[in-house]
Amino acid sequence: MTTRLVEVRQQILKQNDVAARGLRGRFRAAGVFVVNLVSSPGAGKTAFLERILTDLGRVYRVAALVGDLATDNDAKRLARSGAPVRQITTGTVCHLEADMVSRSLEGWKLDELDFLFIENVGNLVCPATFDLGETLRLVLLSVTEGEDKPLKYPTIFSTADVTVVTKIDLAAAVEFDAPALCRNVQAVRPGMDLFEVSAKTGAGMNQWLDFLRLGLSAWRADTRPIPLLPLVESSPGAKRFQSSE
Ligand SMILES: Nc1nc2c(ncn2[C@@H]2O[C@H](COP(=O)(O)OP(=O)(O)OP(=O)(O)O)[C@@H](O)[C@H]2O)c(=O)[nH]1
Ligand SMILES: [Mg+2]
Repeated sequence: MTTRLVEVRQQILKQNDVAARGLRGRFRAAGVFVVNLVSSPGAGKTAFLERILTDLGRVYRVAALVGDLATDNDAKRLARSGAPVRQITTGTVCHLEADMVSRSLEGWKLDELDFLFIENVGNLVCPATFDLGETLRLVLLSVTEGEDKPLKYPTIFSTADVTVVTKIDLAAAVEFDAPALCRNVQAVRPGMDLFEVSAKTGAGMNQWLDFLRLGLSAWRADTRPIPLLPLVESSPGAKRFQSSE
């Protein structure tokens, strides 16, 4: 019984990896930099993304997909930025899959975009093993969740490229221990970049947007072939692009 379950899961993952590889090729050909945002429910993905779409959208061509089990509440919030947005409702599925992303992109001209943001379903476990063909995986953690989360949920941190600590305006109220979080992130994913932001006050947003702008330029200048292995299985410490290049 146990053996059969593992086999089924492996098959689904393999199928997703094939679809993700196809997506990665399309994104590369179109020159669109794709960011996959993962976090626990309520960490602040939509609030953060609202700011990104509004600020970045003044200069760059941006769009977003957003996944939830039910409702199109987040799509409505994100659409206030003026960017094209589509909601993906997953029903009972606790993560987005590459095929869902593929279907949601129908009719969009990818080569008319600079950035595509994908807000994943709020969950610190399921989205970790599903590659969406993204250029950058971003894990968000709010100051109210506890500094130990990277140690308790290592896969989602070790498969991400960047950590963003959200709701930094609440840090003092919850006695957030920034050095402890930093140590825990580095223990799971040595060398990972870490940003602190507040979608409420705008603190830290400029540094984050600079990182994205540099990331886009570095990635577009990088003409190396796309690796054959799914990048989510890459060893901890590996980077999908170098922001400093
Ligand atoms: N104080 C403060 N509250 C925030 C901040 N960002 C988000 N919030 C609040 O946190 C709650 C959840 O924010 P969302 O942006 O909906 O979180 P989410 O990660 O998109 O949630 P799901 O999509 O349901 O997983 C809301 O009440 C937001 O107003 C922030 O920077 N500071
Ligand atoms: Mg949301």
